[in-house]
Amino acid sequence: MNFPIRRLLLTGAAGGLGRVLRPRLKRHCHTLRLSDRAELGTAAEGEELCPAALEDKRAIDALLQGVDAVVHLGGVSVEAAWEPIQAANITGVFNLYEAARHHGVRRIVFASSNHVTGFYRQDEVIDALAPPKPDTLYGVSKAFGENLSRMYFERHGIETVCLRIGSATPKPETRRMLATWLSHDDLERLVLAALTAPVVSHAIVFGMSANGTRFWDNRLAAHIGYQPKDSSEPWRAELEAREPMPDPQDINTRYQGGVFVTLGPYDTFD
Ligand code: 15L
Repeated sequence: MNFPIRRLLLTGAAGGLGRVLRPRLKRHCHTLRLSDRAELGTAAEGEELCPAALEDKRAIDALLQGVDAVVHLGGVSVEAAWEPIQAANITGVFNLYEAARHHGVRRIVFASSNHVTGFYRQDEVIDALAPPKPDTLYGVSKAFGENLSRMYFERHGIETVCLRIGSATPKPETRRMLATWLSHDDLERLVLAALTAPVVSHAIVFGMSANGTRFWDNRLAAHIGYQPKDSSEPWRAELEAREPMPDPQDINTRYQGGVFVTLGPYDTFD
């Protein structure tokens, strides 16, 4: 069988989205190398298990050896204290790009987040040129990853597609998700488009399904060829009945980042 990718590395393979993508990505590569600091289970045919912590420079260097492309989901994926975010999402992403440069990896799909721009209001529509307005330390760390990958593209030609993932859940669960929802099938379509588009350069794509309500405009990423097929619309009536019209003054519903805008363990000096 002719696979588009020989050896693909999936980091964060034991996490929520890692577990969704593990069987799906296997269909598109000859060998799927899986990494996480957490338990990865047993290897299926064509899988390689390589546990590693992102902040461990030597382990990450070894992890990237012989890899053709990377889907980088690893790291802290919600708001947290600064130290774990710094270790995994700042030092860890630097280690990953350095190892990619060292081993000549040409393309990385980086799981960024909608929380890079979480402080835009829900009545605004933004595209990838809108300046970051992170809503959390987590969002700041993802903005760092986006900028770091830009530098590695300009200096070393490593192509990256930054996926500003919305809410990738089995179905939309809140009114906000009418705009932010990304179905698991569309997540697979998005990752696959980012891995296989002939030329991506350095791109930022908002990870959403073909939803009726939009916070984000993906026209600047048309060259990636992502075509979502799902939509949150079938859940609209149910969600609108369950959640009353949000108060525009309520800080938890005013911004695109939703409740993230008030999360935060800012007790560093307490
Ligand atoms: C994210 O970045 C988180 O990883 C995920 O847990 C969700 O909270 C999502 O954003 C969201 O905004 O719904």
